[in-house]
Amino acid sequence: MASAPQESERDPAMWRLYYWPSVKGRGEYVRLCFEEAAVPYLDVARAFAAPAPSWTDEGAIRSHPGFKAVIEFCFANAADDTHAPLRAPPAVARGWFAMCNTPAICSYLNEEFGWGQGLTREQKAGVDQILSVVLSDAVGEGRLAFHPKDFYASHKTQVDACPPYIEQYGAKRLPKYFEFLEAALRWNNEQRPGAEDNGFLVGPGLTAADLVAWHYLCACEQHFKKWYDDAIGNAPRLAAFKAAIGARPRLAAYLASDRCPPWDTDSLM
Ligand SMILES: N[C@@H](CCC(=O)N[C@@H](CS)C(=O)NCC(=O)O)C(=O)O
Repeated sequence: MASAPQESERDPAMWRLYYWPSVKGRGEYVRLCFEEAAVPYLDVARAFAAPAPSWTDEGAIRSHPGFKAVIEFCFANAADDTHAPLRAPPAVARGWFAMCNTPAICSYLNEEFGWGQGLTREQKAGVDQILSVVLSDAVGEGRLAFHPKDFYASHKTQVDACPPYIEQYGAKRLPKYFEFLEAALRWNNEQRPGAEDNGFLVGPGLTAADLVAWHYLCACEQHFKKWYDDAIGNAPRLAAFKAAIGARPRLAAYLASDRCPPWDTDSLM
């Protein structure tokens, strides 16, 4: 792997993703949009020659050039007049344009990659609703279960406190999100006027909502297996959806590639 291109060497027409090296995290939802659209992007933190250390090795992570590149781009707003302010990774950028916040990024890319074409305003609102329910609510709450004592401290400082909160999310919250997604599939494919059974969450074709919901299911399978198995067993449309989206050739190729980071060891995030 070559060194990450310096600012002056970057192709201004190419998208860049800024997210922490070593883990999928929220960056994965954005990667999946680029991968499914087959749009080239530079995953800045993962493009350095130095292999990314384990996320749990805090010292090594902080000195990795990919980590520093993310800090510099996402948190140096005060001194930087090259792009609009950013709050936290993941962020995407192309030329002078940069934005953060995962549901907003996925909504933007949904339009940018043409997945919103032909959708009514109400259907586009339906896409945004799923993006925000999954990414803000379901993922945010899931992260809490792994950081119950101090939301801002690392998981490894609070491992012992986690089990009851993981149990609570798995038993009480995860099923609600699965039921919501199952109901969205039922509505789009069966109940709404003019519905045709196509297996997607909103409208007649793939949208960013499908990619985001799919990865949320995968993350739950990884981190909340016991409760995932129960909930997916009660959601036949969602089970079929998970298999169908995961079998899409571009996603399958991405998952088998070295562009795909490993699962985090600690949380939904
Ligand atoms: N609501 C934001 C949350 C962003 C966020 O919490 N990013 C994490 C990584 S997944 C982070 O590094 N936060 C650092 C910070 O908030 O200062 C989103 O959906 O993108």
